[in-house]
Amino acid sequence: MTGNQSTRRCFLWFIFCGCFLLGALNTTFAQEKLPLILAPLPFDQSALEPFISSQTLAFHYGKHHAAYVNNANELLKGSSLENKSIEELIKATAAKADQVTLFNNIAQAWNHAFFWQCLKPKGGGKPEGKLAKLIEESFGSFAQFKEEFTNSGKTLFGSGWVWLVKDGEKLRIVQTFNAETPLTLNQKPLFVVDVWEHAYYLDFQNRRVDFIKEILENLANWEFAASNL
Ligand code: MN3
Repeated sequence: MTGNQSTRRCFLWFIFCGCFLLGALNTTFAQEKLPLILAPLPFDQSALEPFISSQTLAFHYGKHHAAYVNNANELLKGSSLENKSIEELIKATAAKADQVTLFNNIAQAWNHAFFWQCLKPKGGGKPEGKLAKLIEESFGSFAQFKEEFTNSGKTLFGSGWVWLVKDGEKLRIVQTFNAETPLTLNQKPLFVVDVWEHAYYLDFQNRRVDFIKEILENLANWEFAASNL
């Protein structure tokens, strides 16, 4: 094989592996087709310590999230809904009295997959670029956004999620209860914090506000949020 051929072969392998990796990265969150998969966490299970412990993730990801994925796939077996995309399925089953269990499980699977992407070790800090500009326009300042987001998590009664969404041209903070997701409201989710007790009780007990603050200060993945714009 000549040097040229070998360079060309390397280049083709590089392109092939790159495409494969991009495809794999894509499935970690934006999974489109069923059955649902429990994608690997985008970080090591102990990488978010001391804010979110390995023990919390062992239960939250390994038990709670896994159960939503398994339950949804069981419910979908042989169903006529199997050909829909996951987002279509969430929208199709929302607020349907006979589809409550399926909606709850599939929406929770989606919400959790999204939530893991919103976290990263050594995260926090400030968003940049277009996201930073939109936050300033919508909330006055990043500090004001953080205060409103934290307060939204504090005042959510019961189990649910606090989201930063794009609603038309503006950003908004939205609370959803139980498995509800802004997808069904035609809002574009950018960032979320799970405020179900299972998300923080092992590490923070009843201090939900501290959990939210630690995420904003130390774990928030603003690059992921910006990529959703
Ligand atoms: Mn959860």
